[in-house]
Amino acid sequence: MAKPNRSAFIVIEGLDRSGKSTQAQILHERLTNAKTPVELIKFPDRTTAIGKMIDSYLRSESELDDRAIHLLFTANRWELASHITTLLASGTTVIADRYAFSGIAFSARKGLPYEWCRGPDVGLPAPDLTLFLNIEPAVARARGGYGEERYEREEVQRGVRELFEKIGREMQTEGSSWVQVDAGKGKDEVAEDIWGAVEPLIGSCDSPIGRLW
Ligand code: T5A
Ligand code: NA
Repeated sequence: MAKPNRSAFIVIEGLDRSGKSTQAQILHERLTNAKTPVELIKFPDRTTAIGKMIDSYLRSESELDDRAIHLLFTANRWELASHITTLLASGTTVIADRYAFSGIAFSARKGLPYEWCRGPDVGLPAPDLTLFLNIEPAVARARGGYGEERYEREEVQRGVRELFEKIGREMQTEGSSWVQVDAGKGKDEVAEDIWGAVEPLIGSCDSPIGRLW
């Protein structure tokens, strides 16, 4: 059998408070315990210069034109794109907590044209698997911390959810691996469902790293 020439790129997406960061952490630990080299990346990455502008906007400490903040979110992914491809090529599994799909869903929800929102993300490294954590916005709202940041309102989340569903259908049509996970279950059950989707990918990526769209 051919030796895998790279590792897998796994994206965790979903509505606010669906448990993405919790599950990204659990998956990271599980792979680390299995001695699989792995790096967890979070978008937005609030530590960079661009990330600090995004953070200030999300906390409503600054205002930005809708297109300007959209492009900052995208630029924040491009800042890390070559780091991601380098990790994958060197055999480190990459887990991203949110990615371009959040970028499109949240900006298109504001009324920006869908294709315009997608444009700047074209060419980013494509995930081998996207796990979409699906949850009723009302259930998400009942979880800790909801309502502290700009988009954490139920009507916003409903619109965002519809857009994520549209993106998921398109990804599936193109043959990309987009898996819905019932995120309303308990943490351990969700983690098991995620592991079931991730495990087959570990050590078995032979194709070159794809590009989004
Ligand atoms: N955004 C993002 C854009 O507009 N454009 C973009 O391009 C990008 C990348 C911040 C905002 O930015 C927007 C989207 C967002 O509105 P963020 O920094 O990812 O994005 O947001 P965070 O606040 O860090 O994360 P979320 O609010 O999305 O939460 P998570 O990560 O989904 O949920 P998590 O794991 O922190 O859990 C939330 C709470 O629920 C509990 C946890 O203990 C925690 O208290 N919990 C559970 N409770 C019961 N059952 C379970 N199964 C649970 N799992 C977790
Ligand atoms: Na999070």
